Amino acid sequence: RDEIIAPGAMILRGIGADRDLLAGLASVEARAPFRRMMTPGGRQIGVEMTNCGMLGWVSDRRGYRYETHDPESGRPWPDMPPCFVELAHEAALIAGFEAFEPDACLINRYAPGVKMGLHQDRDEAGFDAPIVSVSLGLPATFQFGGTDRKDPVRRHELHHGDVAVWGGPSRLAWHGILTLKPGEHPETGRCRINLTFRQAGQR
Ligand code: MD3
Ligand code: FE
Repeated sequence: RDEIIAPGAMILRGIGADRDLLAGLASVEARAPFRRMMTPGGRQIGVEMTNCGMLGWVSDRRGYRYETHDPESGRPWPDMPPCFVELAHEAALIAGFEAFEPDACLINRYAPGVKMGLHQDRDEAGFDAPIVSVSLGLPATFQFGGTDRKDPVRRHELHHGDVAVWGGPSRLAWHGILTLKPGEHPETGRCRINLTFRQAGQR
């Protein structure tokens, strides 16, 4: 069931299910609650976000960037729960990326009706390391194109526990999530959660 969907891009089906990820998430959320951020253009982002790890992704009127502290609380972002780090290591190794040491974990929460438009992830200090993403809860349709905005896009379904690794030539691919359909998942309720592990800072 695992698929190589492009050079450097691989979906590992179900390896993130049955780990204590949602307990880890609860501990992160208790210190750094989900919030809706503002784009530099002044629009609210539909996806609710929080972070854990040394660095967290933030967006406001001043732009997109990684910060060591949560701007809502003024405190450092919570540590990554050990089960998060273990899964990120395992997935990167299976996909053939050694020595993946994420310093940032952006956590996205989608309610039904929310989408993430096509974009590239370019706010990290370097693009040598892959990004590892973990899908939890309601299923979603993922769109994956090429490194050129005009490259054709393919769709892949992501289910609870699916882990994807995006490195090498796929690191700068355009990607997005179609509008989440209503539903209820036994583990998360009426939402989808995505953990994305990154090496965001200077090496
Ligand atoms: C392909 N998140 O946080 S995960 C993001 O499901 C993001 O919340 C989506 O795109 C989500 O930036 C998609 C899959 C993903 C994440 C990062 C990638 C795919 C990627 C970076 C490069 C190429
Ligand atoms: Fe992205």
